[in-house]
Amino acid sequence: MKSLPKVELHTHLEGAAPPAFIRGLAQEKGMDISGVFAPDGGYAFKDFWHFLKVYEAATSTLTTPEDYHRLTLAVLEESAAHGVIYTESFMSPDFCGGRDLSAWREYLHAIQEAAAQAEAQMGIILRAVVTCVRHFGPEKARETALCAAETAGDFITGFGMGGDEQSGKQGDFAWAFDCAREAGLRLTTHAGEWGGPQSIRDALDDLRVERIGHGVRAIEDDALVDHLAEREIVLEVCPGSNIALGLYPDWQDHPIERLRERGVKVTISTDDPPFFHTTMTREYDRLADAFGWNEDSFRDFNIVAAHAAFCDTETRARVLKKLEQTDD
Ligand code: MCF
Ligand code: ZN
Repeated sequence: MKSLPKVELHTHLEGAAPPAFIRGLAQEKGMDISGVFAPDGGYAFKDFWHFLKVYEAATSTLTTPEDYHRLTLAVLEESAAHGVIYTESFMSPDFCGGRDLSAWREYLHAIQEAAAQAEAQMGIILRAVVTCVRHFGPEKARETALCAAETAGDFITGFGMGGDEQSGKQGDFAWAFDCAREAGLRLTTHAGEWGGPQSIRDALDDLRVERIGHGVRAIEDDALVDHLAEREIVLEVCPGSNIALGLYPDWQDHPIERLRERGVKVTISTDDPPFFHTTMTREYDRLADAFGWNEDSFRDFNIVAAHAAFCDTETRARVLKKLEQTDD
């Protein structure tokens, strides 16, 4: 499974940081973030809300564009090692320059430079989905959306929202999503993870997104499952993340197979791989064990993901061509 070409639509840039990388940065800067790590050296958190805090504490070590340059290279190198040929990453002006536009441009320049280097060396393509953080509130989301709108283009192709789904309503962020849409950005939001089916309905109705991050709790509402299938809404499913955070007890219990059977377009991603002790290879291996999926099944998921990718048609064609080459 490791060498199978893969398309990944849902990762968070800082959430993909290897723990050793973050520990190294903290040491270089004399920062004490020991609470972030478990005795085995991995990240330590006890539940979803604690995970959000640990994420932010780990991210506090990333303070310069140069740090993000190194981070982006490290992350893309790891993804490419697991066969990822195209990846979309959530990144945020909240963490890159505190929503100041000129600072954000500097971070972005560094990230984009690293992405170009990784593409030249390893063939992996990165696109960015600027992301507001829900529990930071709608006001900050507006500023984040303005940064996104100002920098929308070939690299920044999407806008989204992550964070605590139980904080406020999707609709509270409509201004930010409208602003991003007007700038030509394509839209996704985390929904139906720690919020139930209504959160997914709100995302579709109030934010008018075309993809949903997670979305797995649609399974609790038959009419919604049919609606997602009919409208061909793509779910960015991250099974290992859902299991690690305790949403489902085990791989067999995960609804991805039931959603697929009912015609919902599902894709497979890692979310924050080192936090959840996962990789794209591990996701595929566990799904193959749980549901008997084989390389052909995974290729179908990757083709769905390529069609749902927030990229231009030329990039999509390149990605699809690589996926098709797996026959020989
Ligand atoms: O998908 C997981 C779990 N659900 C919700 N949010 C997040 C996940 N991983 C990161 N996030 C959020 C978190 O609030 O996204 C932000 C983090 O601060 C980063 S976006 C560049
Ligand atoms: Zn996520």
